[in-house]
Amino acid sequence: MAATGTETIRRLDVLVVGAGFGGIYMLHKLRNELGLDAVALDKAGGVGGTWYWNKYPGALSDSEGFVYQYSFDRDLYAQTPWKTKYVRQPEILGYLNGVVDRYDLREHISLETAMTDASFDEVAGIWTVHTDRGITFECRFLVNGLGLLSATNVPDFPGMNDFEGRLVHTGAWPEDLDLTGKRVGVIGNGSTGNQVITATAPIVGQLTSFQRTPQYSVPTGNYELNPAELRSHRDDFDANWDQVHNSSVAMGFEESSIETFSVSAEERERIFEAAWNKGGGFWFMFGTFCDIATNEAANEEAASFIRRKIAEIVKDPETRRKLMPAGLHARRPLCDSGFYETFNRPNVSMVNLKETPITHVTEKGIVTADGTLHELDVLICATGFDAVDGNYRRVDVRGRNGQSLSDHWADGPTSYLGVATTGFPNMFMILGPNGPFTNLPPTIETQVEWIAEAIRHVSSTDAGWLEVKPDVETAWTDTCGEIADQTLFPRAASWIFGANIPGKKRTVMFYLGGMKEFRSISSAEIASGYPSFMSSADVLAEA
Ligand code: FAD
Ligand code: NA7
Repeated sequence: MAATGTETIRRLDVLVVGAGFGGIYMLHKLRNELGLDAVALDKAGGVGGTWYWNKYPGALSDSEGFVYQYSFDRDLYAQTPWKTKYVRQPEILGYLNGVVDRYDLREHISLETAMTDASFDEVAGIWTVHTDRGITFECRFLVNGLGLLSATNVPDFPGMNDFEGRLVHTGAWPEDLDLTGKRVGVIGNGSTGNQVITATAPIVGQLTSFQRTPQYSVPTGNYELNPAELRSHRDDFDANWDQVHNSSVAMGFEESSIETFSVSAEERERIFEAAWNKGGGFWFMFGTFCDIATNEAANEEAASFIRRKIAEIVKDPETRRKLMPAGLHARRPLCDSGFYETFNRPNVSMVNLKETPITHVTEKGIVTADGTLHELDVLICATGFDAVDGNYRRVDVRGRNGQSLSDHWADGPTSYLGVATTGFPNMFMILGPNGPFTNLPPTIETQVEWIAEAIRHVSSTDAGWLEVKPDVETAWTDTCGEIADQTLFPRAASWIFGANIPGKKRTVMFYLGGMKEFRSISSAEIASGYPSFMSSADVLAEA
């Protein structure tokens, strides 16, 4: 460590930014398996990423617990204590803290330390990373695990700063907030709003849901796993993970191969009913029929089934009308622990923002276009995230020739395999743009292992650096767009295509080709000696 004036310079092999699922595993790989001098930093006050920040009541995984964890260490897997189908936030945070301690990583993670900018010196082949803590890192490799659902999207209604109650975003939840008996407003009803509304309604005084677009949601079907199920998760480890790696959405179940209209209407109803009773948003969309996400008429069958369920559950006709989704069921599928039932409670009401938009916020609460002041003690923004590239654009990252990442991504974020982008040599990303749309730990493991192998390759050869070829990046972006266009997802405005952020360009942000294909392409790249990448000699010779 060298000090210049008030700045401390730390020279490293690798800097990992982010200490969530991705950064933690990356650090373990680099330090404990490759023996490199690697450090991680995170602006959070603890490790865990998503599960550190999202401490709101009701926070729950919507991937099943037996696949929402690491698989790289069988012994670690055997010790995971989770007992329910889906896993609550405190348990996931506890698990990730346990992983950090198990692999002696804690002393190598600098918390409350934000990367503010990063730049590449192509002569020295070194990344210089500045932080808000006066520590500057100089490293050969920079791995960003900044999170794809991490940069919070906070709405900007006039007068918001005047609000005298507590104003919170679910993605930066304050641990001291007690909602008991309070008048609470929740803006947003995506996965998060749905969870927080359902969990808090029984304890608050009055809850008002400010809803813009009604969503399709099915029950989670969460329950305590029986001993035989828990045993089979452990004993069938190889078969289970083999199935995950060879599936599309990596959710731990066999995706359906049955077309919606290949069965009778009665059979269709029976399959949907069984899926509703079993629970799980991804199961409902991908476990029932194979074409719900691709065929509009099939999609409507699924959507109308859910609409009929909502009609059965919600008693008040006016509330029922407001909660009723229309159009495609083609956002990230949701599941809930009694969301629609919550609106039968006397202390819960709904404001339809399409009919009466929010005009402004006062010191007392929210005012809507009909002139009503909704008085609140707490205003919860469950308004989602500037997904995928949001955190990358909040720092100044500069690659070769001083080019900024934001400029490189002016037409939308691009990458090859979600791990590398042209002009940014030896910079890798975990869950970068156009990575797979799956249950994420298996994708994280695939990408971390790929990045570790690339770093090992560069460190042990005279490659100098690896930089993805521009035509390869363009082709990958095109591939992602072409696959997405075969589905219905681009036609529903959501964060999956950047449509949730005012002014954000709508682009493809995921590879929808599935886990199996993604792993096959990723491993072929390594096996063939990185044909999609340029070495430093290639790049400097061209310059
Ligand atoms: P994150 O966990 O987001 O960690 C990124 C870290 O980077 C953060 O701690 C952040 O503070 C840090 N960081 C960012 N920028 C900087 C900077 N400039 N300087 C320093 N640090 C920085 N996925 C699923 O597959 N299944 C689920 O059931 C599921 N449920 C979810 C529920 C919620 C409420 C949310 C928000 C997400 C959920 N996800 C789920 C997605 C989840 O984000 C991923 O599964 C996974 O946790 C991502 O891990 P990560 O390490 O890539 O990113
Ligand atoms: P989402 O799915 O982006 O949902 C955000 C919600 O907030 C959604 O209902 C939005 O309405 C609403 N929203 C956002 N901005 C506004 C404004 N300005 N006014 C009113 N309503 C607004 O985020 P989540 O956190 O629920 O889920 C993200 C992922 O995290 C999820 O898939 C899980 O993987 C975890 P809209 O629908 O845009 O009309």
